[in-house]
Amino acid sequence: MERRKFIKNTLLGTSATCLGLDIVFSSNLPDNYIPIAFQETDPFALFNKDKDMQILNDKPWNIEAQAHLLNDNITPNKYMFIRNNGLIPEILDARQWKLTIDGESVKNATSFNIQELKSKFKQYTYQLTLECGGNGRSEFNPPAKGNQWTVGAVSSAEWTGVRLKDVLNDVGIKSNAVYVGYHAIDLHLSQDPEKEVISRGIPMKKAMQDETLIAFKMNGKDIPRAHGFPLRLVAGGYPASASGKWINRLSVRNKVHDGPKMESPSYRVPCDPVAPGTQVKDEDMCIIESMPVKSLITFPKSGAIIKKGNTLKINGHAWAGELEVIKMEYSIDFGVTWQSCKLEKPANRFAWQHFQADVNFPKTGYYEVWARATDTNGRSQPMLVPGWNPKGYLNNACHRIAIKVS
Ligand SMILES: Nc1nc2c(c(=O)[nH]1)N[C@H]1C(S)=C(S)[C@@H](COP(=O)(O)O)O[C@H]1N2
Ligand SMILES: [Mo]
Repeated sequence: MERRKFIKNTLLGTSATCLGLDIVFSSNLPDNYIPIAFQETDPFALFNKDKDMQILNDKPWNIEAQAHLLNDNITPNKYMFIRNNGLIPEILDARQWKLTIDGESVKNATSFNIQELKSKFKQYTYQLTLECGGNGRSEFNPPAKGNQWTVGAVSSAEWTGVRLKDVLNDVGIKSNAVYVGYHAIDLHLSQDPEKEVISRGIPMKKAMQDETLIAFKMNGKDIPRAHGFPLRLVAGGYPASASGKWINRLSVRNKVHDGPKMESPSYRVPCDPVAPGTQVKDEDMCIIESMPVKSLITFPKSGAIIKKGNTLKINGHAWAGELEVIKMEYSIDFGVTWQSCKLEKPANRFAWQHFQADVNFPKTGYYEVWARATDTNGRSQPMLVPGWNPKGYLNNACHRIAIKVS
């Protein structure tokens, strides 16, 4: 009941944030009437996305980038993928927003409004790479159900907020705390307001990291509506499903959180590798924590043509979940030999790193440039699709672009 009331209040709270204008006679609006200005159905206009973004699904909205769109060092909103499990909340009034911290393992359950969060706790900004656990799913065989992401379900924006650990320390955490689960207000596809869409979370070791934020800004502005306005948990390096959007409650649990999509097989992979197509029992699936090492060539676009004798400058980004990338290489001979790329340090932990290389081709013809990153544990990307798993997660195969030398 609480949930239903809350959603209705926020739906018709204020329109200023979305329209940039007040609805003058808003008190006259009939129940359940959605103003025309909010009935926009063109997703590019609705979410301020670039026209080259790829729509995978419209109910719920799932939109991905392409490799060449991700060339910016810091991903702008227009190139940021959208992954929703339910319906995006329509109109939200940030001034009414409350975040409640509760759960079995909290000492003093407390609610904060956003103003209180901002004034009570120090604010931090970090660039944080968020990759959907299902990014690259389209390459698995036998195929896995779900959005057929290619390479574009990854972003690395700058997030500003307060540290989750500062807030947890303020409310007091019992020594038996195991997990922090998030709760959010997006509406279930069934439109049943009592049903939660997704309620995942993070283990305490992740919750207590400096970079784990309760964020209210993305790239220096209010978080865009599709990405969690007005409040979002951001846990870089973990599957992005751990970064709850539109959050109004965080529960400090004395066990692994058990909200929707936390249970097996969601966002889990077989604890031990299996042959493609194997049926895996729920209890043999393990929760994904740090994402694996990966990279993307973001320039040039696949299919580029260059003149014989010219050097091709390539560049892109590499990331390794909670680890750092220590080596970046490219191959022009389908992975037989590898040359090193110039690799930069990350802006901060869990931000992607930039690489560049000058590539020379021996003669005219068709080539592919493959890119391969290696993390601080010495693990490299597999050249082609890695371990098959029933839900199609964690495809960190080398990114490949086609080049014609004429
Ligand atoms: N409340 C809520 N939070 C959510 C989701 C959702 O559907 N609802 N999707 C999750 C998943 S699976 C991913 S990959 C990321 C996507 O974040 P983005 O849409 O900002 O790129 O949000 C996560 N947080
Ligand atoms: Mo995801």
